[in-house]
Amino acid sequence: MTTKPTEGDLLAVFTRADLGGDEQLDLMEFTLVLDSLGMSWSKAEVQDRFEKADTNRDGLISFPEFRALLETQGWAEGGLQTARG
Ligand SMILES: [Ca+2]
Repeated sequence: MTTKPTEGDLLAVFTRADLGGDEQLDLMEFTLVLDSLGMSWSKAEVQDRFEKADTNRDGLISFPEFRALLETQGWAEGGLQTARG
């Protein structure tokens, strides 16, 4: 049985990764959040996803951008490891 993560789960992950507290993720924070989600992407892949996710091209990932990225990446497939850490 797979439990699909809720938006609240995603927001919790996003907020935890947002070390700067500015409600945006920079590339380093984005890398951390992917790690916490158990997504093992190479540095080049992360950079590529980051640039694609940053739809308004301000160099930061907002929560709507983050959520949209995960939706396009099939984020629910592997489950969300919210209990980790
Ligand atoms: Ca952005």
